[in-house]
Amino acid sequence: MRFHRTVTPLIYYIHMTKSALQIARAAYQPKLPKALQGPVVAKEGAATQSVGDQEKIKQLFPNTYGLPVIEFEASAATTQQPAVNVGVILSGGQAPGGHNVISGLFDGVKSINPASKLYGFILGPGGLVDHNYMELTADIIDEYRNTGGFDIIGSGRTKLEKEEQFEKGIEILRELNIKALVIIGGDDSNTNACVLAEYYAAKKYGVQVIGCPKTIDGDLKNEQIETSFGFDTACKTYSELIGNIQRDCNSARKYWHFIKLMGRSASHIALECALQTQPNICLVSEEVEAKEQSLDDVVNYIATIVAARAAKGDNYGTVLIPEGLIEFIPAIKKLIKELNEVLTDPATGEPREFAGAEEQIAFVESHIAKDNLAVLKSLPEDVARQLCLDRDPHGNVQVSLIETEKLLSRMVAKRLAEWKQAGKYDGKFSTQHHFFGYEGRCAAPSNYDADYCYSLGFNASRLIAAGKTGYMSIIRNTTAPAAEWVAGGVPITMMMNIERRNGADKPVIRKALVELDGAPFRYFAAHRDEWAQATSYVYPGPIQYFGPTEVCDQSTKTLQLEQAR
Ligand code: FBP
Repeated sequence: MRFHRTVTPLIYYIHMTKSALQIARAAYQPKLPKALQGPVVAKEGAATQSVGDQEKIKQLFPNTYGLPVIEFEASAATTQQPAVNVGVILSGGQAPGGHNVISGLFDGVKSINPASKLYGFILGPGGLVDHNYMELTADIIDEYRNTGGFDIIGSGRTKLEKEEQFEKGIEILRELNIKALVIIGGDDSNTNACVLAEYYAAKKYGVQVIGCPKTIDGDLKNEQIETSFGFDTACKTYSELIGNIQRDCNSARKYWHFIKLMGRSASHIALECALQTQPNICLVSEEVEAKEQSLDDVVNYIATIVAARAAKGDNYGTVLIPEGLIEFIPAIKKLIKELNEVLTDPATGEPREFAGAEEQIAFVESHIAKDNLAVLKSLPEDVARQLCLDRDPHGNVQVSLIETEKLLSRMVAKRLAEWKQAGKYDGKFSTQHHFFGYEGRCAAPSNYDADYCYSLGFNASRLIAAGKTGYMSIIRNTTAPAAEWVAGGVPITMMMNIERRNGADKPVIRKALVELDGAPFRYFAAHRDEWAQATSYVYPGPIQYFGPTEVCDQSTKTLQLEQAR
């Protein structure tokens, strides 16, 4: 098709490259807490302590330890502050709402002073070290408001933890006259943000560092942080897909669907999706570990429910499996620990080299303890090979590559066949497998994440204006309407303790796993037997961006139960 040079081709082009929803969504103005809608004053609490190992953390962070929690309140003051140049980094896995953190930060720094500038470092923390950056202007920001993804500047998993990196960073920060850096990341990235804040404070470099809590996994939360951004949208996206599968399942009544859900270690995503969709089975890794269950116990648990449903003629169902399950089975955890050790050369600390796969497997089998060898041999051959052979760049076993959904369904099929022979089961067991992870990480942020992220970014600008460093931007009370949300900052050292990582003691932010005495798990545990037997599926449908508030603005069930709303 050929167009004359009129306005028509432009409209045609826009409609070709953007969906109708994207165009409408660009106009959405995220909500801000009332306190952030005008000038603010910082109300400071008492001095804080770290959650563990206080003396050690205090020694490691002499400049950023013990700072007070901050809450912003509306103020009458209107004096304009000087312009400030700010840098921003997206770190780690994508999470819906990252673009809104950046647009909130942009609007925030411009409201401090229109001459302020925002620079984005490209492809994660590596961009700071390699001096790879771009200025984020209003035109660029406007293209990305309320969109999913991290593609505005890209993300990466380079860890900012060495002095040489900090020194390379300060070179470019000085060149661009950047006085504050905002690092948007998970627990490890925020730990590193705090180390960087401490380093720059100790050296008196005059650069503030502020963190923002990101990860779909939902494991960066504590007394101060209600939820990490992206968890809401990712869980709603997976729940839509699970609901669709459940409706298909309930229509055809011939398959058991085994669905693995991302989340690395913690089972927050699987649990939230279970609360939203009421599947027949949902495994929770933290419970498997607490009950010291074996893989066999897990298989028996699933097979028992399959057999009970089959006895009623229901040869179908759904099973949700958290990504980290395998690592939480105590016997396999022990095996993985020993595999990581024997496959590392003690002299160099580097992964051992082998001539080929067979040599590597033979080495493993002759070097691991008898009980671990027995566990290895009890696994299906391909899984055992995967455990022995697939390593990450640090030499560790790559547990996340194991297709747990297929492993479990195969083992359940075997168990049911044994029971059939023994006359204990009479049914059909046909399976389908799914893994949901990347499908949800870049979804267009729900209204909750759009508002929450914009507020987190805008609030980060207020922490910068207040001269703070070593703080994480926090927004609380988020199950209430946005106007009532509480904005402020928490010193990152407050969330830290010492943990053993790669053979060394390190200060880290404590990761939040599913609490078995917490309200979300207790609700699930009280209902799961009923969901296993009856078919009580809920079909949440797609995320809605426009419409009644009870459809569009709900937070996760996890948050609602935790805050008892
Ligand atoms: P973050 O903790 O960096 O937010 O990443 C979360 C996550 O999506 C995990 O759920 C998953 O195990 C991992 O990233 C996958 O990583 P990658 O994107 O490198 O494949």
